[in-house]
Amino acid sequence: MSHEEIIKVSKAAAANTLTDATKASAIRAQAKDDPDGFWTDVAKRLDWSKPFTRVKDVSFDAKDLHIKWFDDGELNACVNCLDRHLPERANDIAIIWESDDPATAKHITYAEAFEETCRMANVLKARGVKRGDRVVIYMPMIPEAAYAMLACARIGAVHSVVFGGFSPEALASRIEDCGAVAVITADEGMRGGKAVPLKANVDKALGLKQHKTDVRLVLTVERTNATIPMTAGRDLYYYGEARNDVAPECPAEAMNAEDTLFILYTSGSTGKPKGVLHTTGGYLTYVSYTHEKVFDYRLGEIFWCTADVGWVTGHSYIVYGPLANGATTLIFEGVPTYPDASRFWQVIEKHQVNIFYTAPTALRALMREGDDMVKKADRSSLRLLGSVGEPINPEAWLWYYNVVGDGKHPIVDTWWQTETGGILISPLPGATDLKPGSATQPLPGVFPAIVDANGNFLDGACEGNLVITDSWPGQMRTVYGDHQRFIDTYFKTYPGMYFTGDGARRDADGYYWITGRVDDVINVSGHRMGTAEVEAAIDEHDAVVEAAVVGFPHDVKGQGIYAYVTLLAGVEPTEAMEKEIIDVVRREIGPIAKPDHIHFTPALPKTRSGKIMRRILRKIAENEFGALGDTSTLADPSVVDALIEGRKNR
Ligand code: 6R9
Repeated sequence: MSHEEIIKVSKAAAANTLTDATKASAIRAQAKDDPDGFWTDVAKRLDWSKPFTRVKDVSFDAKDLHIKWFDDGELNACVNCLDRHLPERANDIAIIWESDDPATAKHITYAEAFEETCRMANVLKARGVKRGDRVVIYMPMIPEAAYAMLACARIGAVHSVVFGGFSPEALASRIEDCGAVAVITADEGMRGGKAVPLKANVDKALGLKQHKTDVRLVLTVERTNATIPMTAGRDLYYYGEARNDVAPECPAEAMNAEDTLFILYTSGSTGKPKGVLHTTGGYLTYVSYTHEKVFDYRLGEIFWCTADVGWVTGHSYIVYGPLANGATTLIFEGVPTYPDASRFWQVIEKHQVNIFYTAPTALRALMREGDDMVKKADRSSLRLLGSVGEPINPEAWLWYYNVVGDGKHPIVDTWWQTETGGILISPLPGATDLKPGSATQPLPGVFPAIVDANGNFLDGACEGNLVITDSWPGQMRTVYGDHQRFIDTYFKTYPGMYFTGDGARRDADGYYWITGRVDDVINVSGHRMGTAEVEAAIDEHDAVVEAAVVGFPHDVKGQGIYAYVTLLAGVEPTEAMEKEIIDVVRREIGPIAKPDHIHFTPALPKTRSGKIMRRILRKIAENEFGALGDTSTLADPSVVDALIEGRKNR
């Protein structure tokens, strides 16, 4: 099957979905012709303690940039995710927790999730955490991670979840940047049968002299009951010391729609990771709406998103979207390959999962393990499949469709970003014909465009840079503590438009094909890494003079990390040195940023004005020596010849 082949929506499938093609085009038309009316209707899906009268107040003009939605309304995100379901669904399952150990799972009702969240909120309050305070959450994938997020939302505190795979150094810089007063963590996490020393990492982070932190409370959830040091006055065991002493109910703060719900750090093309800030009303409206429409979610169904809550996908489609909709959301602690490569499919069988949402990198890794690993599990509960995080290659798409889905279920390839809060481009199952590898079309109320390098709109079938020309409620509002950086990063490249940083192609049917990042961000196994961040980490090694990092195509990870490193004169480029450099990156960022290749070189290719020519470094890493483009501005062309020789010998 060629990848331009269209997989038509079958009549039977369409009849069975919330949105068929006719309904979808009516919704699109309303969203375009009467955006305020459209978004007002959408926002009514939430419970507002004070209804809004204003819908949208937005300017993308860099001189007057502001983004506000529903900004005189009040609501509480936690109430919308928990309390409001209690009258009718107290005993429905809110969370299914599948532990790393396949012998352990838990079913948690909405009533239980409500009580646990209230208790955690009361513990935070009792220890002085107030509305507006920032709380860092550094947790494994356990239900308490969701309670922690919702507990913050309940009392009006701002959470910032840091992925449990980040190093103490990376954790410390995030704690410092957001000025957190508390950290919620666990004694240890469990992944693939191995313990992750989360509390010990928090201790290290808070002990680092180069970061100034104000953390007064480290709340530690007992996951493994490992013996860990506790600092008197600062550290508190959740179950052993706190949970039972507080009330099982906690009043919720009425929040303004534009009050901050969370900050989530993500990598950009330059500098330190940015604190992407999302607010309450628009974000929750948007993730609730997209969770229902994109996944065609119906009450009672089991929804499983395999992301980690440390990434935006976990925020929007494990916690906030599903719970706002009264769904049953599955939280998986483990990894796809433990105890073996059929784990995902076993979990689908065990918990009768209806909707499964994962990343292409996981699919590519599992594809290699053979179809039998999939087929030995019963997947008859499945109804819909989703993909997120990076472009999905048609080969992986077709495997997902034919093997995992037995050729029966639509795949929603969902394009979005930490900055967008929720899905922007995706098929609507039942309404959109599918093309393997294409995220298809914008959702109703989303207006993308493709522009050339000068910002001119391209029409029809074309390829260029992806921008969004108008706001949607889930859009980020600012970079925490650096509004100018928000403006400069997203609204200056193409004035009046939000620049995504992605390249895209549009075909003759108006379908979008995301081609990947056009900036210095690389996407390794669906994780965003800034090349500048990895370079800064490598530079921390005393023997390193200079480093340049680029992405290169990788069969499983999508992109791998290729680092060119120049050492001090006289230092030998040995294997031991390579290992030392990798260790520095692990220490500064974490294992996800570990370079796949270290290429020692006496010099980097530079222009006469001293700029590193990354375009050339990318081509060499890609093994494309014939297509180096214009090299006439190189200060010393012999550097390139030496690099090519070095690459060939690897
Ligand atoms: C949700 C998430 C965002 C970047 C984005 C793009 C890539 C995400 C994609 C996709 C092609 C898809 N990306 N989904 N590319 N098709 N369906 O992943 O957020 O971690 O911020 O990454 O990921 O390059 O710009 P985030």
